[in-house]
Amino acid sequence: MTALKEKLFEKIVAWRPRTARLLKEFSEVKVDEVNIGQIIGGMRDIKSMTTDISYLDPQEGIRFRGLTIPEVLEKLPKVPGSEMPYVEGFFFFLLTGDIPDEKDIQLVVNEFESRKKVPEYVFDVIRAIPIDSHPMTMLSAAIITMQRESVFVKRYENGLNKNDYWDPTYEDSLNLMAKLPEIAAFIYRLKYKNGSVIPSLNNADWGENFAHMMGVSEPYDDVSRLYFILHSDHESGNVSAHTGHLVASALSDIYYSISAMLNGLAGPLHGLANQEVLRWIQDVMNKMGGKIPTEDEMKKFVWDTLKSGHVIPGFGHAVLRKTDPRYMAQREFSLKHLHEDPIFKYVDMLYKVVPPILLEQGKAKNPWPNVDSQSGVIQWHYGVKEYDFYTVLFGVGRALGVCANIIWARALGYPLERPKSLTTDMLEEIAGIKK
Ligand code: HAX
Repeated sequence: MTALKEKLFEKIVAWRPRTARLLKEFSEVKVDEVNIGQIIGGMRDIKSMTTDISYLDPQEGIRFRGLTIPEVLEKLPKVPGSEMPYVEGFFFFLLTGDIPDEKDIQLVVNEFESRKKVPEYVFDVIRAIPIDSHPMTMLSAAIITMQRESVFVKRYENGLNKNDYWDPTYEDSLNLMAKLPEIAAFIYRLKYKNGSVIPSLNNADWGENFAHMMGVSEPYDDVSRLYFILHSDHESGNVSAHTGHLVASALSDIYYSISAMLNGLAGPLHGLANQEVLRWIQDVMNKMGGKIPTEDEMKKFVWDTLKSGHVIPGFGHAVLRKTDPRYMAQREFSLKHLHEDPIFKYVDMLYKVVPPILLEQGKAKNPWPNVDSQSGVIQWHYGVKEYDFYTVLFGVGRALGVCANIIWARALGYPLERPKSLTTDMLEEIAGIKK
C-alpha cells in the first residue's frame, strides 16, 4: 500500500463505526418530511444523502471538509511563488480531511506523476470524433474509452470482498485523475489550436503542467489551481455529483461514473452555464458594437432575455440563497488582476443590475450570482476565449470531489441508490382530490 492509501485507510477504519452505529441504532430516527411540491419539483431540499467531503449551507455557501473557501485558500500550502494552493494538497484534504503538509502534498504529486501516462488509443478516439463536436462530448468519450483499464472491474470479477471495494476504486480514481489535465488540454489544442499538442511536463504540479499544456503563460497556472479547487465539490445533490454517485452506487466503475457525471454537467442549467454567460455577454457586446452599455441599456438586455422566456445564465441556485462564495473568490481575483478588462466590466455591471431585476420579476428564489457568472471572464482574459471549452475545466475540477466521494461511499458501504416514485393518481389520492 502506498503511504497516501495507508493514510486514507486509517481514516476509513476510524470512520466506519460511526456510520455503522447510526445505521444499527438510529435507522428509524426521522430526518425530514417530503411534500408533493418537492416530489414534482425536482426533489428540492429533501435531505436524503450523506457526504462528509463538503456541505452547502444556503446562506453561507460551500464548506469543504469544514472550511470555507477563504479558509481553504488561506490554510492550504501554496505553490512557491504563487497565490494559490496546490490542487494536489487540496485533493489530499478532500480525501483525508486533514490539512496537508509539504510531505503529504508530495505523496499526491508522486501518485499522479506515476499514473499520468495517457494511453495512445485515448488520443486516437478523440481524434476520430468529428472536430465540431462539443468538447464535453470529447472528454466524456475519452473517459469511457478508458473503462477497459478499470482495476475495480478486474478485482470484482476475481471475487472482491465488500470491505475492500474502496481500494480498487481508489486505484481507478487516481489513475483517471492523473490523466485528466492532459486529456483536457489535448482536446483544447486539437480542437482550437490546429492540433498543435504540447506534451506534458515532468514533475510539475497540476496548475503549472495544465497551463503549460494549454499553452497559456503565468498566472494561468494559478487561475487553473483556483478554478479546479473552486469547482471540485458542492455537496452531493447537484446534478453532476449526484449522477456520479448514482452511477457508482450500482458498482459501475469510476470511468462509467465520471463520464456520466460529465454528461450531467454539460447541461445549460448546470455546468454549461459558464459558457452561456460568455455567449450572452458576447451577444450584448455585438449589439452594442463593443462599447460598454450604460446601466439602463444593460437592464433592457436583461429584461429582453427574461421576456423572451430565457433564464439569465450565471444567476440563481437550487440551494444557495446568497451570492455564491465561489463567485466572490473569482471576483476578488478579477478585481486584483483584470479590473480593466472590458468583459469584466460587463460582469461587474451584471452583478449590480441583475439581482434587483430578478427580485422585481419575483420568480427566482435566489437572484444572486453563482460560480458560472464570473468564471468565464477570467479564462477569456488570459486568452482561453473558446467559451464552449469552459465546462471541460469545470469537469476536471469536479472529478476531484466526485472521485473522493465515490471512494468514501464504497469505504462506508453505501448501497445501491434507489428512491421510490409514485404515480399522479397516487399523488392526487394523497392530496385528497382523487375522483
Ligand atoms: N433567470 C431567470 N429565471 C430564473 C433564474 C434566472 N437566472 N433562476 C431561476 N429562475 C426562474 C426559474 O426558471 C423558475 O421559473 P418557472 O417557475 O417559470 O419554472 C423560477 O425562477 C423558480 O426557480 P428557482 O426555484 O429559483 O430555481 P431552481 O432551483 O428551479 O433552478 C437554477 C436553479 C440554477 C437551474 C436556476 O436558477 C437557473 O436556471 N439559473 C440560470 C442557469 C445557471 O446559472 N445555472 C448554473 C447554476 C449553478 C451551477 O449548478 N453551476 O454548475
